[in-house]
Amino acid sequence: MSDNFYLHDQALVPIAARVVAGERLSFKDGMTLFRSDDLHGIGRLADLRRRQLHGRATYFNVNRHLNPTNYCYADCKFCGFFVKHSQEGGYTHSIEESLKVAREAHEQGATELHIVGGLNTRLPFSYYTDLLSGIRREFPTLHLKAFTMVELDFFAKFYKMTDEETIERLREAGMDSCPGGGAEVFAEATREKICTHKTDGNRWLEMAGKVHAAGLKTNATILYGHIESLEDRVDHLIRLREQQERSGGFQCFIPLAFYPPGTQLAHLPGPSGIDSLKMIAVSRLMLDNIDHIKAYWVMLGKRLAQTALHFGANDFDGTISRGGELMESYLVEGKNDNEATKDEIVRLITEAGFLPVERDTLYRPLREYATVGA
Ligand code: V47
Repeated sequence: MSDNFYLHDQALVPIAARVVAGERLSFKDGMTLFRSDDLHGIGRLADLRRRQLHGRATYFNVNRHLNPTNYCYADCKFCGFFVKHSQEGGYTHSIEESLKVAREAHEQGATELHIVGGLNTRLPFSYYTDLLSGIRREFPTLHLKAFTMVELDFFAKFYKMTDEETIERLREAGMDSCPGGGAEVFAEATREKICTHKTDGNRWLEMAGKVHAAGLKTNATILYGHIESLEDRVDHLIRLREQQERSGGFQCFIPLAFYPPGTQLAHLPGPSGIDSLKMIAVSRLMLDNIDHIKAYWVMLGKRLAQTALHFGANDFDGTISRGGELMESYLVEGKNDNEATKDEIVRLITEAGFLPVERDTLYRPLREYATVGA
């Protein structure tokens, strides 16, 4: 370690030695990192690891969200998006409406459509396959990052198919990869309190393993800053790391900052900026076998997401040019700042001292930007 690497918290010194030596960190190390108030020290370690892996490259893509339905039976306490069939305000997009979103996305230069929705018990399975195949037919180059492990689990059980059959039929229709949602917090006691009707943590991991075995990539997330403990967070990271050892298909990890308004947990404050930076940094340090850590600006806000690039994050998510009712339900910076243009993302990354790289969903570089607006 270089002589000028200064740590306030002496408890971090042995961890720093392990990071420099490229050794795996333990559960205890994860707890020490979360409990430490040496934010700069934790950030420097995560930044060291980030630069070893990616140098100054910071990835983003041009994408758009499509949320086909908000009807959902799961009743998750942290969710401000879902509606029950007995309530007002529900919608299900027709295939034509979804195709219109895909068309707009394509015209705006999107390379990816991120498709997730509620667990709707009043749709046939053909709704989803028709949705995918319709978009695939009209826009064959648009990558369809569709359905969380929770949705796949629901499809398999509700439509009485094996997991393998579910994945295969969706893949045949056009599913190219899967987003990382629905992971929330794996720890059973906490998960039971915030999303009791949802796929449990082990099943989420099992389904991810099956998607990987089918040859598709997925992402992974954690929802933090609600009622979870620090132990729950470290447990979550370690379970993901172990699953990655088994199946190897996670591309990117996205810590999702809990946004309380409009949810059944609206009385909670949500995570502080300091906590969010620590969450990003500890994720980078613990997940030594997942390549990318995303600073999701929609939940963090653009300025904190920009700062997070110095705390281990190397991905800024996408331009997300409007749309996506799920995302609209938790825009931290208000309705006037719910989109980011390519120029703005390039500027935010450049200002932070990093090199913007536009990528496709599978992290193949499409273009590097040496200067803003170039
Ligand atoms: O699963 C729900 C979370 C997830 C709230 O894979 C909330 O590239 C904060 O997974 N406050 C969906 N978070 C979003 C998601 C995602 C986002 C961006 C990129 C990718 C990717 C995946 O959002 C849900 C849940 O964990 N969520 N409600 C809330 N109130």
